[in-house]
Amino acid sequence: MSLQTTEQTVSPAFAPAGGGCGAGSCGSTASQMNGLSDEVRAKVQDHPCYSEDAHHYFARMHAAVAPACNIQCNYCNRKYDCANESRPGVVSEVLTPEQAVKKTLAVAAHIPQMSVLGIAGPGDPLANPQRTFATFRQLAEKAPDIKLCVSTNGLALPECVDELARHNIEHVTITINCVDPDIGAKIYPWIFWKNQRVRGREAAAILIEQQQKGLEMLVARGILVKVNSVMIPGVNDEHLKEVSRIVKAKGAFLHNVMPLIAEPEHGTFFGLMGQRSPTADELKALQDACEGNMNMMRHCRQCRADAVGMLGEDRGAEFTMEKVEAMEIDHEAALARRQAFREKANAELEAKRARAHAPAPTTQVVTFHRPARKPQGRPVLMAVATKGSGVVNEHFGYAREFLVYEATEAGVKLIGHRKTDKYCGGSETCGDGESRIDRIIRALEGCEVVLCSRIGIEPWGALEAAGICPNVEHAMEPVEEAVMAVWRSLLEAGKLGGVGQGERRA
Ligand code: CLF
Ligand code: SF4
Repeated sequence: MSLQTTEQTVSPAFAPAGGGCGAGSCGSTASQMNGLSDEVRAKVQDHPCYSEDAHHYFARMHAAVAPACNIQCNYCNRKYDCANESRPGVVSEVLTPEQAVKKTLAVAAHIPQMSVLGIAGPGDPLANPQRTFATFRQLAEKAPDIKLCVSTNGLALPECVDELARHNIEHVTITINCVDPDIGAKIYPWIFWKNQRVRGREAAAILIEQQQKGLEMLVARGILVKVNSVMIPGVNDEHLKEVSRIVKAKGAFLHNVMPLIAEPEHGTFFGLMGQRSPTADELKALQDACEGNMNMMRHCRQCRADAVGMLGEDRGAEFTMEKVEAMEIDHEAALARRQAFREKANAELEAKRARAHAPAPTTQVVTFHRPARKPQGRPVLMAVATKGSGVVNEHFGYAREFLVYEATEAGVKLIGHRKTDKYCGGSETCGDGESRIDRIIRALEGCEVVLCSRIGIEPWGALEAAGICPNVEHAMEPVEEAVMAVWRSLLEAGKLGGVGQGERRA
């Protein structure tokens, strides 16, 4: 039997004993930016959806200027937001392009993190081309620093690609749920095509052809394409691996597999038929399976078609048209604030990426020979309370959502988020008899640690009793580094299958 020779760089402080993460964090956040050309990097570095680490810093808003749709999806009820890019919830106001521009400028004046304006509904933006392009045209003139983004079902995409390119749109999302018309027929009952309603398999075949053609045309023009797919258990879940493979081969930049939302009260076909949504585990397993093929988006919040603010927060109520009309805005000062914020945030992000790839500060090179070994420790899911800037900075009691990270010897990876009710404030129960802490514990299922800046004694005890260990030791530290540090301490304590007490150390 031959022995494999390894040369390793090990730190006296912590020796991963076989490669792995060293002192910095790693995982999808940093690796996603690796290998990008300067041109692509410039397009994604401050886009909260196209860059995972940018979503800790930058905000987007959606202008709800597109009420009509040219297809029917079985997960959509037009009374609610477009499920392409939104969670169900009535759009507060459908705006004219002029109103949308006013609102965007108002939001950009009050939220310096704002970097992207997206049009994502409540219907399909490209089924409302005049309204959509009038909005883009005016915004490109009045706020050229704001990136423009659009999300579409793809049916009208090929005929709009030139216009999108003319408006300098750098980011387009296509919702592609299938590449097989037989599966498509279970998702789309009809499309409106060349002034006629087309149904069943024929409808799905036309939609698929248009989506694929639109994807190829966008890629040929250098426009970044994100593909969204709704995971519908028993309908397209297995098939989405094939979708991932094909869209990657055609040049899509990112794939975002989202869980079906099908509550009966939303009145959608799937909701009324009892079609279930995937579990968090099922979603993760599919995302992991697709990841072999391409970059996966894990931080999508399925936001409303009129969402405002950082991903995961909704500040729409601060910017109703009534309030916007009454605002007095100094646009030049607002632009200067945005530019100053961007410079600072991009500098922080660059520093974070550099740290993630730098060798440990006290590193020394030790060369030795030994057999190849199995990875140490098992994966651990950890929930993190953060309110932005990529650090552990939220009080447990104020968190409305937790980011969930998977830590392994190889690094830290964001795998999703879990929404909850705030622990603090309001009545102790949530209206259905379940206490707030019980609901949070249920939302955190599978997580073994929760990192936050502070936490009260009562929730601490309840979490511990449920097998979730609260941790405030890493308050204000970068999230990935904090998660990695906790994982290492668990490993050192022999709680992860053990680093092996006799393991070689430098
Ligand atoms: Fe909006 Fe979509 Fe542009 Fe983002 S959302 S149009 S790409 S600016 Fe983002 Fe929201 Fe997920 Fe969409 S988190 S639903 S992926
Ligand atoms: Fe609804 Fe969007 Fe589907 Fe149209 S494309 S039916 S608006 S989910």
